[in-house]
Amino acid sequence: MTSNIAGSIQDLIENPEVKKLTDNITPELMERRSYQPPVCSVFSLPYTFLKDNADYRFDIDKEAARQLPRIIGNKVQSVSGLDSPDENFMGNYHEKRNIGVVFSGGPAPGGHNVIAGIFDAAKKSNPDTKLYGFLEGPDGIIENEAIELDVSRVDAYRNLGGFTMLKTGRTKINSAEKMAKVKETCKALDMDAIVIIGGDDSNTNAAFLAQELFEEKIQVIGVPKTIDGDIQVKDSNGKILCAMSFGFHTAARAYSNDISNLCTDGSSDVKYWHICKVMGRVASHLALEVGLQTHANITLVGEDLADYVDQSRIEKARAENTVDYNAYGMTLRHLSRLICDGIVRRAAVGKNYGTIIIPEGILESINEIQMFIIKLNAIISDYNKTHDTDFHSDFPVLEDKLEYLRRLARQFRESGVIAIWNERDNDLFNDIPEFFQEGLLTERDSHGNFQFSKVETDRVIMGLVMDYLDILKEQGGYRIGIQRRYYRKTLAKEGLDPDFYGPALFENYLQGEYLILKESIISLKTLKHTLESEGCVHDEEVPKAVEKIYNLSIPVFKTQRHFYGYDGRGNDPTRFDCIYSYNLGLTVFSLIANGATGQMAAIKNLEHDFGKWEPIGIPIGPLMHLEERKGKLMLVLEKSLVDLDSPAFRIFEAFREKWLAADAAADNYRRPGPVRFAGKSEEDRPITLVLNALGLS
Ligand code: FBP
Repeated sequence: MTSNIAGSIQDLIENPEVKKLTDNITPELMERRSYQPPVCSVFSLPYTFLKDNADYRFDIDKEAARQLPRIIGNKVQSVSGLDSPDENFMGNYHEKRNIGVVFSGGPAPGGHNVIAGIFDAAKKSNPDTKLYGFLEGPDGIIENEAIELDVSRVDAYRNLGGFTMLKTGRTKINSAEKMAKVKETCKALDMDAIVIIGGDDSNTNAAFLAQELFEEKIQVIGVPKTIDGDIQVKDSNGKILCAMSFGFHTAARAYSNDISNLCTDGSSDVKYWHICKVMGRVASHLALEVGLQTHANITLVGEDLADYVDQSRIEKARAENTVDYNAYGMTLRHLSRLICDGIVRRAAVGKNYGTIIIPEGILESINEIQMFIIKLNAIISDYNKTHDTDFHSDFPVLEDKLEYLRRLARQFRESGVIAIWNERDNDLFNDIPEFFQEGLLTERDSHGNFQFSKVETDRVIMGLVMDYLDILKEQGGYRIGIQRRYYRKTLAKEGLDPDFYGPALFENYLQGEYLILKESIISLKTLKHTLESEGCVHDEEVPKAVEKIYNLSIPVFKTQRHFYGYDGRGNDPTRFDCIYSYNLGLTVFSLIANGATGQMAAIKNLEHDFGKWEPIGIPIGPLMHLEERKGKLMLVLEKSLVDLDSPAFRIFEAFREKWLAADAAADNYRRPGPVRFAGKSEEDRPITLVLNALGLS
């Protein structure tokens, strides 16, 4: 066979047009790299200084005060601009420093800009200052794996997503041994300050490091990152200090674009329900934002389900003079019924398709699953402590783990002593599908968090939904509504009188645009039987047109499952995240240059226009509280959950019925469009933030 390619392939590779087309450098990349984010007004002055702000109050946890004495007294600090300070101030400000920076936890778009902000401010203050990047997360500090960052490396990553420049990791610096190694690294590099760009657990790390390195005069600053959006800081009076972590907006916009495309596809092909699991390990901020962005038909919010109270159970128990504790919080079965209700109602108006958004961590909001997670955490931690070994290494396969649980249940039965795992737990656990049992027994991450991204949450929920839909279908309660006009046309085409058959076939023939087949008609046999008993047919066959209407009325429930997680985490940042994270970097340097430690860099008023943004330092110590992790109480930064009283949630709730669109009118999908860097193409900040700001003002 002769090739049609003129000349050799080598010539073609050398062709400038081919070179351009196969190059890694795209016009979008060039544009991103050269974009200079605007800076908050305080940074346009040559210097910044810090002012303690007495407007904020924190209820300090006793344990936090005991474990973090050096930083617990820190206050909120406002970063202010300064034109011409005294000599002494200038001397300190311009000091040559060695600063180390590390990414910790899952990637979040904007991380590179935090580094660019620190780099620009530090080099401007003193070109001899060195910025080191620790590689692959906190392990890089422990193992002294660092690279000095220079302008070409920093420039290559400006306004780009991921944590590629340094990579990341989830190691926790939680032992005296690791802490000693960190100190060795700091000594070897003559460190003045360490910056931890991370989520709640990583900022917890930052607080403990700040405490430990205080004597060595090494400053530690945290930066609030996570796509999950669960680092939102308020003081004890509810005053907002940090409305959102960086990375959230980008991930939400990336997921929203994809999910909105599915809404378009689904409402074109009208045959699938798209089941979209969206990241967010515990809190449902991402799901809520994506719901607001896309108007998907059903968006579940974990916090909402956890808050559910079954009034009918409460009343029944009250009448019987008892208390029904199961009336509080939602069960898996109840949740599946709720979803089915939406599916059935849409089908009744001819829409046997739609989009559902399920937050990754939703199972934590479900009563019985929460109970399993807590019990299994305690059992595994107890096993590790008693045997001084690792549960997962000792019981590598599911069957071994289950056998261990069975043994515990047997011991309980034989000894009669109240135990954490009894036979009832065992029975309930055996009822759940094997892949989910395996998920519940997977290893916790290094911070003791349950790894929801490893569990097929959507499969668990949709399995129950499908089972119940099958039951409804058999009972005649799940039907596709047939448009009256279509019914009449179909029968008329065969020369039949629609009004003759209509009352026998449909339960609502006298009203409504969509006709619903009678519940008793669940097969061709029952169809014939009904028509016979209504006197529509006698010995003859059911007319073909009527059979066609019957077939169209019986739904087939088809799903496509999608996971929106890692893709959005790696997306290039929105303009909001570019500007936000760059200014966070500048704030970090201001905190370092002014001697702060144990503080988290933040921008106040993110929910308002850029002109109102105020860089601040938030004390991390006072934000810490005790939480159960791996069966032990540990001091950690509190995750912020979706506030069900917030304007954003209330507005979402008010639109829920409209977006379900279980009526004859068109769907209400919204097309947010892709994350674009140039041009007016997107909201300039998360919708949740804007709604909250409008609702509170
Ligand atoms: P962070 O809290 O570290 O920002 O990570 C959040 C997250 O993206 C969650 O949404 C998700 O559950 C988890 O990371 C996935 O973790 P992993 O990268 O270990 O699979």
